[in-house]
Amino acid sequence: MADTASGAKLPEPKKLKTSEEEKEKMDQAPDNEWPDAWIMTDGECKDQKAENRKEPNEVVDAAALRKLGICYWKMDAGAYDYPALAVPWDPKDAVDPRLKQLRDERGYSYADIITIHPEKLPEYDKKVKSFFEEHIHDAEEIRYILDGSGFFDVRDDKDRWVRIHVKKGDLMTLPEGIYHRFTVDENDIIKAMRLFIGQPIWTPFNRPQEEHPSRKKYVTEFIEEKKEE
Ligand code: KMT
Repeated sequence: MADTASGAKLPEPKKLKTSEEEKEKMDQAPDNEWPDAWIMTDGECKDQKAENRKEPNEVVDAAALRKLGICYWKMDAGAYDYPALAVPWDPKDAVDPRLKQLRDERGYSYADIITIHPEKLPEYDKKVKSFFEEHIHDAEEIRYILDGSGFFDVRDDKDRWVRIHVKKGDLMTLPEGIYHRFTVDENDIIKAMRLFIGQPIWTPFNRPQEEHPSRKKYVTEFIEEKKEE
């Protein structure tokens, strides 16, 4: 409200929306469509491909995942064909209008397609092991699951592992600086599109990274600020 000379309150003048703001942004999935997620059992993870749920199970809901900075869209991965491996896969080739929209809204300019399976990925065992090292990136991580399934584990604000079960049609982003890791599940196959803003930098920064600017940014934005809410 704005003040007048007499002290009366007048409504704020309406701001004109820019044409960018007028475009409807693609809604994230409703809460009940977000992937299953739970707190993992404490201690060393002996079998990374198993669910590793607590007894009783401790569910992590969509609201809690959003608080950690995660975004999630449900896509129709079955309606379009994608190659098993493509480096790069030009996101301009997207025929799925929803993928096109997301690409344009969020500035995704690079993509590739990876299939993680013993017969499809060279050095499969080595790669599966290295994806499971706890790390951060200095950019958003964007994964669109085209087929199969797997687990993304992220650290929550109490430094517990939250296991997120991603499946075909899930498009999920992890914020820059969040500690995370990935593994295939017991089905041993996942096909995913990895998108990127600008030129991809896949370098993981393994934990500890407390002094890394991306980690500091994450802690400020998603751990300290959320605590005060
Ligand atoms: C990553 O960053 O861990 C990967 O690219 C592999 C997982 S893609 C489903």
